[in-house]
Amino acid sequence: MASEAVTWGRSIVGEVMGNHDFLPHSSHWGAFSAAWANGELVIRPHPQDPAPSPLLDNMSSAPRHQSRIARPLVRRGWLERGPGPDPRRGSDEFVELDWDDALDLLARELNRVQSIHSANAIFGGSYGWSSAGRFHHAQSQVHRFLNCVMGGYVRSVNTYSSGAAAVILPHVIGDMQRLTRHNDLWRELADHSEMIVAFGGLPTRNSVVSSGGNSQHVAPGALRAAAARGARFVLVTPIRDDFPKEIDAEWLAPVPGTDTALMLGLAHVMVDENLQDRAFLERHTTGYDAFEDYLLGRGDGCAKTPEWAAAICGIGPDTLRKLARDMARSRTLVSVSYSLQRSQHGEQPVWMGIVLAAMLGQLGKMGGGYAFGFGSIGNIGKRPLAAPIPTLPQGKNSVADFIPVARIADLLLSPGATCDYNGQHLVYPDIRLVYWAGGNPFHHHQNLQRLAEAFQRPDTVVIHEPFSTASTRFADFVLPATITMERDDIGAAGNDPKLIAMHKLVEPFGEALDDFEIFKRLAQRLDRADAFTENRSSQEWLRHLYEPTRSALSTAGLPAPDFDTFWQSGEVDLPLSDKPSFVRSFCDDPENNPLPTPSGRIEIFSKTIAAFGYADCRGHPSWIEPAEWLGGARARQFPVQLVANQPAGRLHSQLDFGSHSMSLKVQGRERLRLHPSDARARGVRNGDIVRVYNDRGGCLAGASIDEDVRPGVAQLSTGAWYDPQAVEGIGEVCVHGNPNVLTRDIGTSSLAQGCSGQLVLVEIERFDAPPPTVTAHQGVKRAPLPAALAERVAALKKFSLK
Ligand SMILES: Nc1nc2c(c(=O)[nH]1)N[C@H]1C(S)=C(S)[C@@H](COP(=O)(O)OP(=O)(O)OC[C@H]3O[C@@H](n4cnc5c(=O)[nH]c(N)nc54)[C@H](O)[C@@H]3O)O[C@H]1N2
Ligand SMILES: Nc1nc2c(c(=O)[nH]1)N[C@H]1C(S)=C(S)[C@@H](COP(=O)(O)OP(=O)(O)OC[C@H]3O[C@@H](n4cnc5c(=O)[nH]c(N)nc54)[C@H](O)[C@@H]3O)O[C@H]1N2
Ligand SMILES: [Mo]
Repeated sequence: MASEAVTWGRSIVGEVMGNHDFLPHSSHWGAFSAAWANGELVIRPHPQDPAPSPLLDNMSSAPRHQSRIARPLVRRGWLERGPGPDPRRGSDEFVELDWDDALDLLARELNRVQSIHSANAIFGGSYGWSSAGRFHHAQSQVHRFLNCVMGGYVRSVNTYSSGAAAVILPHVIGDMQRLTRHNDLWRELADHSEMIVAFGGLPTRNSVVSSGGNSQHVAPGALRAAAARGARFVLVTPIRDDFPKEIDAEWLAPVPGTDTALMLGLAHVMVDENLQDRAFLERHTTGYDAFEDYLLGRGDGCAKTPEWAAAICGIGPDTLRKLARDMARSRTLVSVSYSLQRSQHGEQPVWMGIVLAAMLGQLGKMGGGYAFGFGSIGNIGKRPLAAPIPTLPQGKNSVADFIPVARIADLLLSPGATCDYNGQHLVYPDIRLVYWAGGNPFHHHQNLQRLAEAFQRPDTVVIHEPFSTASTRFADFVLPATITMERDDIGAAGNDPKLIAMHKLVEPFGEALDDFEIFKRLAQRLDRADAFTENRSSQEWLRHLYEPTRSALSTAGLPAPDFDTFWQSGEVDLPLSDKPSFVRSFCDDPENNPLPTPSGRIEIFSKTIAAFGYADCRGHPSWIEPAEWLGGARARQFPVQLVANQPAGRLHSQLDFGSHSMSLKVQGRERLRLHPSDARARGVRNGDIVRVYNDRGGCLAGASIDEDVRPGVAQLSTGAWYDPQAVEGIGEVCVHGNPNVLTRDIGTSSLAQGCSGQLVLVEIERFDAPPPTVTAHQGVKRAPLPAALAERVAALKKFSLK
């Protein structure tokens, strides 16, 4: 192993590539090595990665891109008038300050907010994917700073990715992380599954990515192996390429948002034809009878027959009957992707998928049962690690207040208002200061117009960013952060078998500093440097964080190189766990291995959830009509279901300007895919610029017409940098194609309050006027510090910190 690692690290690769030293590094989309040659970054994927990601191509231009931020920026209006709500936030100009001045002012402002309003007035949720690297992980750094230096912060819980599932799953079967991260599903799929019914598909374009790194892209190989063995794939998704095109699959394209109804139709067939596994239900589940009453319509007079389901989901009753019979006859995996739960009532399909797998009696069987998030995130379905990976301790947060992560605009707009969440009534605290590092809320949140209003409310907004994203425009302090390639770090991720020595590849851009360094300098000004740094330099932190991994390897009798050896060789292989998943242990012996649910069994009916009394999440999975779907009244006004899914060309909004991301755009705008029939009805041709709109907002996008999209559906992925401009005749639109100007800002339900941004109803029309230039990648408007403001900065700095 060591010799292979050396091959990949400094020495041999350097030889192969001539004079240039190729150094190991990592990203969320893969491990690689790179050399800086003639002003360009040359990138080579990890030689042992069976299917490297094209997202690597986005990185070459990143270090010196025009959107990099060179010096600290402070918003002009904030300097002129001091902290406070300001409608100019978002459109104001910025002035450049030197680091000392910027940090002096910011330290004073942090001190003011904390001493007058307490740490409960600081929102530090700071959601976002940031970059790979365990030490310089921006979220960990900002949380650690706020805990150790400011006494805490209002936090956010759960993720935009899987907010609904994270809350429903513990009620039904157990913790989401354990469910998704403790299995060996890709291998089981390759070796054992006979039939895979994939709700939301198994998109290999998505499984390239994993938070923290993904050195082994195993999904394409596993899918090919399963297909070669004769496994049958049924793809349930509005878009055909949610599954590799080169592998045969049956494609069922339901009306988006109706999977629960479709699954209920399948369940009905199983009961009707006595296909369900009664013995499994009896021994492993609770509450089946109450669910069956609903399914057969004993209470509400509405049997959830295949005919009933077909009328909702658009898949014919005979197809549903045949599918249910085939599923009962085969070793079947019911796979539910994240996407299904990222919309209103997203808890239901996650729950109903488990009920379906339980009725099939296949949970716990090799290659059968239930998978969640499989294909959504690359490392899900890879074996868990049997050694710890480095983690930066975040300190203790003394503030109890929190929000479900996607309620950010509600929090800022409505202090004092209450929010239902998982049986609790949360009260929104009054936020005066927002601190963000490693995320892009003006990419990720729904209804950006509303978010813009929300961001105008606090006294002060701070962001650390390497790039001039839209979120930087809505801040008062924009502090330029380095990118991973400008610093040393350790790359590692749960379920990925390699620890990577991420070597610094290039000098920082301009005056950019590491997040750690920025926080250290702030902590010094606030007299809390030791609490934050523990007297370690960043190099000392890397060694410190490496030690638990080394010591676990050594205890296990495995090669356990010291830090310097690890650093030189470029990587260390980590051991994998052999423990069966908790679901399999439970299924094999439910009496001795109960599930961590109230009953110890799979809860087909949850008394806990029923007792919450939520109309939008009842005691058992049920079909509840969403507001934004093709079968509802709103579709008469906005007849196209937009799927705002993950972008194939990049990770979210990251490196949107990169060559792979740009190559998938149409005329420099985000690609909107639609079916030929919908295009024809609107006179839209391939390559046209279109206006996509509803009553919340609108954007321009580049049309791309193909039959892989269900009629009535259009796809506009997330992540084009938000570029609002006033356009004659239609008002303000995002001229670049960010779908979050269209999406509705509501939680999935009162239970989980998850992000519901995946689906939204829109109308589309050809845009014939001369299209405005996309300016999103050009960087923020900035000016040198005018003399009058320099005086003001000097005056502000005179206020004592004490
Ligand atoms: N409509 C709709 N909206 C969605 C979704 C959807 O399906 N539909 N999906 C949602 C999902 S699943 C997610 S996860 C979110 C993603 O939302 P985000 O995670 O916020 O998106 P990213 O583009 O990854 O933002 C990360 C930011 O961190 C910055 N960054 C990178 N490295 C560093 C660093 O070292 N230091 C600092 N300070 N900054 C750094 C990057 O430049 C980038 O701007 O979007 C959500 N939004
Ligand atoms: N290349 C790339 N990969 C990524 C990311 C990225 O930004 N870029 N982001 C990563 C992150 S943070 C996450 S959370 C995951 C997200 O993983 P997912 O949420 O699974 O991914 P999406 O691409 O949003 O959605 C997958 C597909 O689900 C289908 N779908 C949408 N709505 C419905 C529905 O109602 N019913 C059915 N049956 N299908 C539906 C759509 O056709 C869509 O293409 O992806 C990860 N992978
Ligand atoms: Mo996500």
